[in-house]
Amino acid sequence: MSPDELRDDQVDGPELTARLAKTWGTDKGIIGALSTVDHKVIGRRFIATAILFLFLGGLSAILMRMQLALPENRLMGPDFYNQLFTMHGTTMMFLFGVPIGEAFAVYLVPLMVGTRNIAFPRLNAYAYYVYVFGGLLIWVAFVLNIGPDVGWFAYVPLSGPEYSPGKRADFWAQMITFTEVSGIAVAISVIVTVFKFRAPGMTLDRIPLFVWAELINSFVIIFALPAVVTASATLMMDRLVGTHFFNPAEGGDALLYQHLFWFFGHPEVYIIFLPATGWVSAIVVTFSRRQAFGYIALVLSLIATGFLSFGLWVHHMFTTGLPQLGASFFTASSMLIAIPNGIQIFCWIATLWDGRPVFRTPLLFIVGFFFIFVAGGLSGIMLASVPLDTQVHDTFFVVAHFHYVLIGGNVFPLIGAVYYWFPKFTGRMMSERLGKWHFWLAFIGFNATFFPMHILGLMGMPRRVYTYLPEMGWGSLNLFTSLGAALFFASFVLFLYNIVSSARRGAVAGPNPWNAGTLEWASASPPRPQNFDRIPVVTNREPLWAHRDDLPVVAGLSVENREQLVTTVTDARADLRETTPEPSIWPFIAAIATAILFIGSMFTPWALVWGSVPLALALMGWFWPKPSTEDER
Ligand code: HEM
Ligand SMILES: [Cu+2]
Repeated sequence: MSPDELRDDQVDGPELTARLAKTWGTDKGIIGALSTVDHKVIGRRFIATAILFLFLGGLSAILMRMQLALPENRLMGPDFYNQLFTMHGTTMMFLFGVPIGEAFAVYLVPLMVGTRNIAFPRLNAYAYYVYVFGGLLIWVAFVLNIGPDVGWFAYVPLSGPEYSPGKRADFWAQMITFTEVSGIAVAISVIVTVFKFRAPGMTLDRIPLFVWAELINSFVIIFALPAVVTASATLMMDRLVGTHFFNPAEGGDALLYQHLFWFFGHPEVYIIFLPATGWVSAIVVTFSRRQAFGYIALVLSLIATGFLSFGLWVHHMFTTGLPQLGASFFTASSMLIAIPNGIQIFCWIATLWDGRPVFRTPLLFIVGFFFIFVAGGLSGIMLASVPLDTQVHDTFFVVAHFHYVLIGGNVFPLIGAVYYWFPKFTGRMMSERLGKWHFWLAFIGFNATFFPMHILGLMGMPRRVYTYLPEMGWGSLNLFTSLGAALFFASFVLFLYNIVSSARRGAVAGPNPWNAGTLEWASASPPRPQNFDRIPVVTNREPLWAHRDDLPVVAGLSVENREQLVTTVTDARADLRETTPEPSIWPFIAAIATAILFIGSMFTPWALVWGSVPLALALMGWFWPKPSTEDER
């Protein structure tokens, strides 16, 4: 930095705000919109896109429930039903479940740790575009009737070249790889942001619990997702160039696929759950008006959950004829995971117990989460025992269980999180009255949909069947379930209405409408491009409760350059100033080039060769050094 450059201790007030907003802002117009590297703009798009996929996944679920409402229903045939449950599972797990947690991290983590942008902002933009392209392609393929129909797990040999000719399974394999690339990229950005860009004074034991949750989640992502990329890439090779990774007749191993898939697939459940624990912690703390009970225990539980989640994958394979000892080991470790989950739940309840909880809509959805998630955990413990699992394997009991865990453990906290952070995202409050209606509709609708499925499963109704005979006696419970699903879906329509109308007409929020303690509420609502006019200094776990109006700040950063403060990993001492990248169109172009490479390689292995040319060109543009201001002088 040259000595005559303007720094933030030389200007103040509205002038400082305006100048910083200019430095960190994004150009208008379509090119500007596609070039932006602002984590808030990308985070907002990310959240909206993931919620759009939640709706698409929900729509496919409603179609399935319409088909299953009556025995021997003729609404659709088995082929279309196969596509529906594949699209539903794939969309919910890959296009909603993983991205929604990362989307919130992209928006919130930089604000919560008190910095101006995410680490690697261009990589972050690239990750978003890759995700959108992958998600759209799989849905376009579905609409064109070339979409996948092999389940969200795409087991071989069903998904192999022999039983799945055509391109359906290839779409699945390629688009999965796509979204995983995106997931890993975001995880890297989040980890570096948390380790190196925390506000001075935010030592490890002052990091907000939501940020801890996203940090651990990012590590799980980095270790789990490569396994599924390996699975889908080798599946692709078996299909396209005649390798035999999974073909036992030629020395391959079909079970290898299941091991690779579930080595990712079980941690996946925690990739969906961990960010939700962050939402729960933030909301519980704010609405009980006290610090988290057992902060250290909560953090250690998160870390333990991250580790243990890798030791459980085989419980998805109990019926594949594994050695007895192995099965016992995985039964034990599956039950072990209940311990850190239990500790977290006790800490949250203790926080509420000891505080003065205010039951606004965000907290209501967290209470709903407690009930549903605990119920799902109980049926999970039942499933972790090999004898019971052997009985109800692949019945609706399993479908009931994992919807209790996934919807209880992710969707309810997510809705709470949207109500909670909506004022930060938009500057306006959501309607409390509609929120309460929404909660009761969702809670009753959810239980009416999924509770009867336990009974159907115990009565022997298998999953992934498109219809059943009237003699089985499953008709009335199925009808009840389908009506419940309609009610549950209606609650989401109400939610959408609340979002749209409140974004326009809701009460103006101000920076900190809930009187919360963490740093994102120190910024304006919605935050300005620079997040904060001056970087805060943290002396407490809830800085805004400790310093109501006089949050201490550091000064000395450049006003005209995109300078960020880098701090040390453990005790967050100010270390150096670093200039972060400017907006650029190249990440967008690189994402298009990546899409061309991946789509091409569904048809010819040569796409890996010619497809790398546009990608290389895009990367050159992306990393082309910009002459620094000092060189210009
Ligand atoms: C609107 C609420 C929802 C309803 C009514 C619903 C309903 C269903 C139904 C009927 C099935 C297929 C059962 C079968 O024939 O085997 C299913 C499967 C599945 N659902 Fe949902 N679901 C909902 C939300 C979700 C959410 C939020 C997630 C994940 C975050 C999810 C994940 C899955 C998965 C992974 C499968 C397995 C698909 C497969 O077997 O390939 N669902 N769901
Ligand atoms: Cu599992």
